[in-house]
Amino acid sequence: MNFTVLTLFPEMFSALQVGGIVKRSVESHRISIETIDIRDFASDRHRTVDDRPYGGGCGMVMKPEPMAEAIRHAQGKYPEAHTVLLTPQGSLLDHALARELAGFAGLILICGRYEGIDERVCQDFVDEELSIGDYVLTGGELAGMVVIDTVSRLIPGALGNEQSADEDSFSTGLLKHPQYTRPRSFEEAQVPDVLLSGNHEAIRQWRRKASVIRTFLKRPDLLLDQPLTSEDVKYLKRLHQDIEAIIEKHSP
Ligand code: 4H7
Repeated sequence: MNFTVLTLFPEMFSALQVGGIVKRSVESHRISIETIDIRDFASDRHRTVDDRPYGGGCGMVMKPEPMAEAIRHAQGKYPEAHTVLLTPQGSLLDHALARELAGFAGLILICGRYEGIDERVCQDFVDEELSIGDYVLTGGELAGMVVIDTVSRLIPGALGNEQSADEDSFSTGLLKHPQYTRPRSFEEAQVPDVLLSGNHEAIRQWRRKASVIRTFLKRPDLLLDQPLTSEDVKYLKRLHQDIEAIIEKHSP
């Protein structure tokens, strides 16, 4: 997978090379990350990339020509790539969408600055508008890095252990079960005995139950559109009965 990033701040993306899975994936040629400085496509001697908004108002808008030329350049080099604009107006990124993005041969990520981008560029040069969440950033670069990070780890071979991507939160549609490592006793808090039992089936059940209950407590919305096993429903029913018993006990 090739990521081509269009930005006014290419140096920001060196942060991805500091360490971790993204760096390793670059080194093993599973992914490549190229940055294109949009300013290189400005045509005047001041290398202007912004201009005042038509209709007035404060702030500046990224002017269309350098943007369009930069996108054309990237699309010419990677004709198979999918062109994505990071914007607060985009569809919300989630794990399922990240999986879809991982299926493209390349992604061209457009990072805006100032107050935004001329609408005609968004309409004519972009395949998809994406948002990483309902909040405003000063630029699309951090959003672009989030996309590179989450998509990279879904490319086959990126994770040392092939299993781990399937066991992550959201892959199963549930939050991940609690995890523990040594020491067995830490400041009075113990590791659950079952995890030390060596009984793999008991451990699997404990983890699944912990996932289901944790998801119910922290993100009940996730349980609504997720396939649950009859075991899962049993865990929830038990919880439901316990809650009902408490309410009953304290009702007048
Ligand atoms: C495109 C258009 C993404 C990119 C407008 C980008 C949040 C996200 C940006 C803007 C982003 C996200 C420019 C609008 C700065 C707001 C103060 C860059 N913000 N901005 N303005 N949620 N900002 O994915």
